[in-house]
Amino acid sequence: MHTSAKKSTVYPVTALLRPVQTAAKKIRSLKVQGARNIAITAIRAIEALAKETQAKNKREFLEQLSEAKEILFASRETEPLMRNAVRWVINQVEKSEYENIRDLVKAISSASQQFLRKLKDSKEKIANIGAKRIRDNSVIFTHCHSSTVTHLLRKAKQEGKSFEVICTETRPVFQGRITAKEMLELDVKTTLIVDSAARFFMNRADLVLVGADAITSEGNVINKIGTSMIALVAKEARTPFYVVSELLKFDPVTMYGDYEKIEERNSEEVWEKPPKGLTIRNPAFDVTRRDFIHGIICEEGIISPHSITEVIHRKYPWIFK
Ligand code: RUB
Repeated sequence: MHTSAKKSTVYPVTALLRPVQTAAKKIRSLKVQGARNIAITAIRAIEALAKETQAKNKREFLEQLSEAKEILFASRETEPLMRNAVRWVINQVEKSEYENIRDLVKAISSASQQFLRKLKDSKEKIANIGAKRIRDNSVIFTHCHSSTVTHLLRKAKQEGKSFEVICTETRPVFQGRITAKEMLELDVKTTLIVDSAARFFMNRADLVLVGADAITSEGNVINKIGTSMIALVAKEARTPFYVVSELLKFDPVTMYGDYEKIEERNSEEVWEKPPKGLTIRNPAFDVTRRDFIHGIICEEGIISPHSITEVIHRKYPWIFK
């Protein structure tokens, strides 16, 4: 349970929705973490539901998909990549002329596969572009665990670059340990530090690379709690700070005035058995203002955060519909 006051809707547990609920549970409990993995898990759950559907007509099928969508969206609120992905996949069925369930299921499967391929392609493109920014014998500072960042570093390593990584442990649930393990597997010299040692070590770093959960229309980036503090420290130390992100982490609602919601997680992650009367706050993410970001390394290249809406309009116009 989250400490936030909002009550989640209770959905009927039908066998059909079980894979979706299992996926949502994995996402909520961080068994699956990181925006990209969350989106992949959600797409696969939608595909699994479609394959099991007993819907009698298109309307019924769309209702089931919509119910699945609500469950997935409620699993973590700061995840526009998941929302964009699920919306896009379901939209392929909504707009298709098929009425026959078998054809509609096929449409979901092919849309899901198409989206997953797209995610994989852009991950490769981002790694190819970003790896060029890793200089030989440099020190890279990172925070939390971003599969997009670690893939970029893997690519740099494969290209024969030699570099070191400093990663924060990332309180309260230590995703930095996942990063550290992955780096060690790559045979990269890795130093793990407590989050509060970021300023102490920033002078040693040549480059900061962090992932993103959401990008707003103003070009601000939402990522793991503590990211904005690292950006501040990087600015003070004049260390370039780059965000490594899929463009589809752009949240269209921010274009129309809404703020990106910041998920607040269970206080037990911070202190399991705290003394009575203590207030514990546990926001999962924070906002790094665009002025602190040298560039967003995305599938279209390294772009300025200021140009994000223009790039999205050109590349993914459907996102605004
Ligand atoms: C993970 C996190 C990651 C982004 C990007 O937070 O903040 O930096 O999600 O990850 P959590 P990726 O562990 O709470 O999900 O690049 O893999 O999409």
